[in-house]
Amino acid sequence: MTAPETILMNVNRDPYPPLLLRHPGNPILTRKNWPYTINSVFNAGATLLPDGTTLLLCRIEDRRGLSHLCAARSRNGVDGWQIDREPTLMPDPKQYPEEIWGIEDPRITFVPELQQYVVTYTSYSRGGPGVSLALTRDFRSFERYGVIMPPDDKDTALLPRRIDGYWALIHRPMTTLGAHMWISYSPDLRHWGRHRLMLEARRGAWWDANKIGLSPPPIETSRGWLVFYHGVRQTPSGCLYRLGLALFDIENPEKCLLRGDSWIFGPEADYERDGDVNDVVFPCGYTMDADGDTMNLYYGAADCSIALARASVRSLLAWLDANGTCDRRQCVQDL
Ligand code: BMA
Repeated sequence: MTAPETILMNVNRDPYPPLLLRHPGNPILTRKNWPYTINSVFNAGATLLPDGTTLLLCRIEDRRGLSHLCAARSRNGVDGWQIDREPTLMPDPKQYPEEIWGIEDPRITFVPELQQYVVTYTSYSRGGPGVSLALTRDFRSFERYGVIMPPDDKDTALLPRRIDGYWALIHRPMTTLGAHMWISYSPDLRHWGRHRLMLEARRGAWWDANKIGLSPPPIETSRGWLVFYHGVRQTPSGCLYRLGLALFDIENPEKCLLRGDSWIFGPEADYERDGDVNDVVFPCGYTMDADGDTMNLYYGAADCSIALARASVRSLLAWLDANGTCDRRQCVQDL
């Protein structure tokens, strides 16, 4: 990838430097890689296993249109994927009726206190999309906690440690005033309260007007929680999904420190522009290299495949320093 120093220099000269670099092997996973017949593979949660293996928990849409989750493992996070021969986590509508129309868009957080991975995902119920949570140690067996946020809510991830003694969950409930990012707290991962608005969608012509949502889980840095979020622009020919960047206080994650005005990554490559849903880049997970700076962002492309882009956390923070503002309007009163 481009040396971080080069990107850092560009950040100060150019407000639109290439912060995320697409892997030349993209898309890295498509339905052709799958050991069973599927319609599409996209929007994968990601984590590094203790032996350094990259695990992607992929959203698979079957040929009924319903989604389940399937794990793919690779030594280098790029190729040589070992894909589970059968679905890893299927919807279980008998015990969890909220999963009747499938489970989608997982985010993975390793929680040191629990020594387990917490997976949050969309459960597609008769009442619309809600948020479900499950725990796992190995991505083979899962302990489901069921639905933790009722519909209409999605785009969720747990922070990896408690904040002031409480677990913190970022999510995106829909209200009549729009789709904004909220944060809620829990003593036990089951009961959630102290709901606070975290980041609001802008209005009018902005790229992130009316509808935003968390993308992968926040990245803990010495400067704060670095958050990729997606903005959905409604256009006469469909929606455009792009990515923006914001930074939140480490001990008070509902406090936005910096937010970029422009998007930093959007659909440009053919595999992002053309697919089942055109013009979508949708990351749900990342892994961090041993240098502690290079991140591998795994994103769904056009709801059809999984692609990889790399970025330097230092460059992302430098870009926010050069281009971000902390103009958090009085949105709580607005809502
Ligand atoms: C969002 C989610 C994503 C999907 C995107 C584009 O609302 O459903 O899973 O990638 O729409 O279709």
